Amino acid sequence: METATAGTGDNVAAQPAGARRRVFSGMQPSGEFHLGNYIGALKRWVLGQEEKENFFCVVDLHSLTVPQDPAELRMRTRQLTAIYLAAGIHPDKSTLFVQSHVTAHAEGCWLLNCVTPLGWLNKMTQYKDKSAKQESVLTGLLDYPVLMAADILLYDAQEVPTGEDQKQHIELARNIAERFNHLYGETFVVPEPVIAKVGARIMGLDNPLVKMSKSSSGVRGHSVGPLDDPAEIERSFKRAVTDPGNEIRFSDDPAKAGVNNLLSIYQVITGRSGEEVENDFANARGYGDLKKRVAEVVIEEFRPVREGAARLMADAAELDRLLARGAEQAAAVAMPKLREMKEKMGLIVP
Ligand code: AQP
Repeated sequence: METATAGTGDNVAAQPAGARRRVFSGMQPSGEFHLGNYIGALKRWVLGQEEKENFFCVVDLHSLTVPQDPAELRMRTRQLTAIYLAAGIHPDKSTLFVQSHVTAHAEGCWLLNCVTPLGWLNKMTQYKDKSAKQESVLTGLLDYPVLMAADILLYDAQEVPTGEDQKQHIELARNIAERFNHLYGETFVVPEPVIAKVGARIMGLDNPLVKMSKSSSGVRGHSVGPLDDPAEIERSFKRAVTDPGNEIRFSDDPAKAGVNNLLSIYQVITGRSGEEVENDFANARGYGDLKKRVAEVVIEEFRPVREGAARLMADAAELDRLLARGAEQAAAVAMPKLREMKEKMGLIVP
């Protein structure tokens, strides 16, 4: 899949020539994992897994930035782990772990808080959007991007594959890394966001002008996910909002955003070029046909994820064992970096 690397900064602690590039990315175990999360992040992690050195995290501490039901959060943390594994993240090829199991993340966040001006956080658009929806805004929500910076910087990750909505947070992580390096000497790799050209912003099926998002997953027909019943996925695509026309082509025209979204989903799932996708639909009988065929490829793509996740969820002890192993591997990288941060900042490290 074609990707566009959005950052251009120097990597101060670049790995030796020939070393595999290091990747860090994560997702919150809150809300319903959806097709946007799958296309914008998880599928791309799996596709790049072989040639990179990967750290994939279930970022449970991030979920606490808005109120959570404790039992549900625990269940969703294992469920998201099961989805990662069923989608193809292989624990022998990638370090897979839960954020709170590696204490360096919370500690590193505190240290980075102390080099991050408040004004940088106040500018974050996701904070503005999410805080506007909360009755009472928790401090953690404002601090969310600093925790994310700690996640990435602790591993000297060069690449952070995500959807487009996270670009501003990765820019902030770059600024924090540069500021720390400037204040305390070269310490962190300055990470690059890696954002796909197609599928970086999957739109709601009910409204192709808004991003498909977990916070709208309760809205009928907004999103679909791998754990949904196939008949429900088919219904959601059938109801997908398009336009009064009948032209099945990629387009930047907001009036054609629904068709563009469906074609983008089809393109990423099938791995075809834009031209091949348009050719596939050259003889389609209207948007009904388009919706049906997109639903089919999504259902087929999700089938092994749904079945695999259900199997894995039946053995929580095995999932916990895998996560314990991942946490040990992650800590082996993160803890020495945390120690280096503490020493440079003047803390006595016992
Ligand atoms: N619509 C999307 N299209 C492409 N990529 C997307 N991502 C999210 N939505 C889309 C990418 O998926 C990952 C999710 O990370 P997260 O779990 O930390 O984010 P989140 O905020 O819980 O998920 P949502 O769906 O974005 O929820 P809302 O909008 O409610 O906050 C990231 O890599 C993200 O870019």
